[in-house]
Amino acid sequence: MHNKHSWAEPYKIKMIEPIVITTKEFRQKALKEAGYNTFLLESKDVYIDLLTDSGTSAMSDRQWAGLMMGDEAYAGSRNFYHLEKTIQDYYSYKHVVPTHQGRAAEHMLSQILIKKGDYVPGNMYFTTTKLHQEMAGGTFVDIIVDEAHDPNSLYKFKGDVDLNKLQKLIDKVGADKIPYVSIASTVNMAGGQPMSMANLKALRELTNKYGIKIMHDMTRIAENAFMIQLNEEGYANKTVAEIVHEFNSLTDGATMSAKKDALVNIGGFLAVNDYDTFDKARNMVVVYEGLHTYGGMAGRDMEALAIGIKESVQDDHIAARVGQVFYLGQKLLDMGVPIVKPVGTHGVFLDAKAFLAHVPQDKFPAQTLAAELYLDSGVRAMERGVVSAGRNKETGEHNYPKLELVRLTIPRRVYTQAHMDVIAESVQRVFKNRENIKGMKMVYEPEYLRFFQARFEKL
Ligand code: PM9
Repeated sequence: MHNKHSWAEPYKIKMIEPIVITTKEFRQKALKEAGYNTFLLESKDVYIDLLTDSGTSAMSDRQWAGLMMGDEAYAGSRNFYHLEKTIQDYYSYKHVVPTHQGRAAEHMLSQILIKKGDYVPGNMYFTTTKLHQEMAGGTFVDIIVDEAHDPNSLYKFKGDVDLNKLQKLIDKVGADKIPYVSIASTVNMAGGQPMSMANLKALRELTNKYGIKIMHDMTRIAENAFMIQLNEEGYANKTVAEIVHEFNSLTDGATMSAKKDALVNIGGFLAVNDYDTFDKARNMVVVYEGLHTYGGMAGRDMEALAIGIKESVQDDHIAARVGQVFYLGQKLLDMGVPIVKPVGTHGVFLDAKAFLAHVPQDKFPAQTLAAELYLDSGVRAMERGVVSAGRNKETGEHNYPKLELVRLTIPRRVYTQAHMDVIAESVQRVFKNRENIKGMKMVYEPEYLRFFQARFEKL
């Protein structure tokens, strides 16, 4: 149903936020001051902000009304119980510990379940997830299907786990060294690629055999469910809400950055079925975040989140959200711009290795391309390549990922189709001028998650 006729947003606009178009000279200066890192630009200097879909969504009138229902009691806020019930009903998990955002939940989960010397297999790394696994003494092992590392593979479920890779790891290190398999629904670093239900079922079967848990990074679960509805046999007549529930119930627990799928500007949680893990997390959250009935969130924010979760799994919402991303992706494909295929669900990922084929990876092609795009039009994107991949913890060398990408991330319910056209035209202009673009060198490198604050100079 989704691709066969035009779709439109299932809402109308009630309030607007002005944005400013700057001159090229202005952007040149702003970019230099930001060390050619789009994370370090001031948002007032950005025209169309595609840095991230994290916390950048527009809330509905229902959510804004929900803010007024905030119960800011220190303990036992009614909004917590609404949120807890919503997570139980919609996401299937039994026990809930709120956190201020996703990485706080990753921190707790990693500290509770990972012992020094453990291995944590997963369907590709994510920056914060992997860092917390390493800080807890674990080693991340990539067990995603090979197709995920190939931007041109048209495989529909590039988020799938390669069960042979997992079996090999179990045979090599032993199941007792694997506290859990870490899976993400729609794999961010692979280009927003979904995992199939069939693959998750097979993974469940294999992990059950060895008593290994499955922990789910459910940051973009509704988008994954939409892709299952669209492309997986047997799911065309199920609702996204039903698919979300089924997917989650095949896992043992989840970390959530509610700033994405769930349509709020801040928030997250850890949710698990097993009481022992919950009990430890509930104790740990009071050290790092706040009492277990708010975990760093205001009552009003928990209310907006409970409402956002319900809105996020509505079929017409998610069809329009992903439909807009597909629209931009198709436009770029028609222009001959190299992007990750199939088009992902939360953004379009430019293949910087192919786009700037003359710039070697140690000269940061994706970082360079993101800077050039801002310079051209004030569109802000995010590097997802060698800078994001950091250094090997043993050798100290750069990790060189196969995918060297620039993410054009689309916030939910924020920009129009006309914005998508302007973005595509800017990418096309930069593409036409690509031969004149040189790489960059890194002149400042922070120790952790360097992509956020690193600084560069043009070669
Ligand atoms: N993702 C993103 O832009 C925020 C900045 S980059 C660290 O894509 C997944 C799959 C994410 C994610 C954040 C987090 C961390 C966990 N898993 O940002 O701490 O995409 O809420 O969530 C970003 P928090």
